[in-house]
Amino acid sequence: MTRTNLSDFLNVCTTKQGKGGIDAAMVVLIEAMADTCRHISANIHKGALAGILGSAGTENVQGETQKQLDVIANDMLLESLAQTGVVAGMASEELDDCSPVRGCEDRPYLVLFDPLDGSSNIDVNVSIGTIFSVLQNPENGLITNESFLQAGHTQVAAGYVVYGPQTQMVLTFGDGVYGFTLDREAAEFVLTAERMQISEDTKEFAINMSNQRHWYAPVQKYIEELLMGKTGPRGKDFNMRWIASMVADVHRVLTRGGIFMYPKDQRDPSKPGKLRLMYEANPMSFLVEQAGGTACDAETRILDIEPLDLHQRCSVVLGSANEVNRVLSYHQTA
Ligand code: FBP
Ligand code: AFP
Repeated sequence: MTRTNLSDFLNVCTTKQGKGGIDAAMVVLIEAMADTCRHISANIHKGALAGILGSAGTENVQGETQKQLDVIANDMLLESLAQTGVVAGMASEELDDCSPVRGCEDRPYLVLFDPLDGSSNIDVNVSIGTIFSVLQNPENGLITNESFLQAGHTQVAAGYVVYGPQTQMVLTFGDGVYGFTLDREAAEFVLTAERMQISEDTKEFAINMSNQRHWYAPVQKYIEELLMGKTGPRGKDFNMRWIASMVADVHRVLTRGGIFMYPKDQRDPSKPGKLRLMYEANPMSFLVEQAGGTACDAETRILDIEPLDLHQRCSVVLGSANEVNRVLSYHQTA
């Protein structure tokens, strides 16, 4: 098998017309994203040796304490993407408002990112990740928070980098999902998975079971049936996995199938879930659909949600199509 690095892959994409085709500006953007994540990965691997573990003592817009590494990764992405010459503005899960690149309103792309997802895992040396979503710049003047409020189906690219035993980047431009593994010695990402596919059926689910008592009835029913195993209505045993990093959990689903759920619950009926639509749910849903899976908020397709706020949250149910559709049907008949 000949070795295809990320640059080779991107160059091929520039020759495609229509679906999956990209322009030279997108090449620059993705190369910058990959290079920055390579540096973030190097920092993560140094851990305590680089003095970057523990709390930075500040809080993000959701009132969560930021880890030092969150701040470092956020700053690295803001700086490198601004320097690409193709990004007009950025929005980050760690910032209250978007970060326009001043005087560059005519640049073609906007980028949203969660610089370090699963940050509670950092200090315990468990997988974490960076998630990103790319939108067209509507080019209607100044870049404001409203410029980013575009439904998920308008995304022109999405991906994540998982920092695990290997550092891998998973990417889509709307024509399949491709995975790249970081070769540290060569300092480049190498294509290692083409047209990733999520099986329609699965025997594996991911949900934070400690929230069970708070779930609404359709989720209670669905999980209860999975837990009954062979002797229950599903007639087979299911296994459970929960890493507490969406990137790592979704990466498993993309790799070997499964269903991932973070449903809204009864604790606060005004809160439509825990995960963030723009930084987590939209990019992951784009990838999952491109890999043949399904992604919904238990009622509607996530990619069709019209965002009203940069930091809006939503329920997430994604992965193997037959399982996600079953969850949907339990909500429809409730
Ligand atoms: P493997 O090395 O075969 O994956 O087994 C790992 C392990 O023995 C333990 O490290 C871990 O606690 C356990 O399996 C997890 O098993 P389960 O499938 O019950 O979650
Ligand atoms: P952080 O990046 O703030 O750690 O949040 C990660 C996350 O939003 C998502 O990646 C996980 O699926 C989820 O939190 C885990 O949350 P629990 O605390 O419920 O396990």
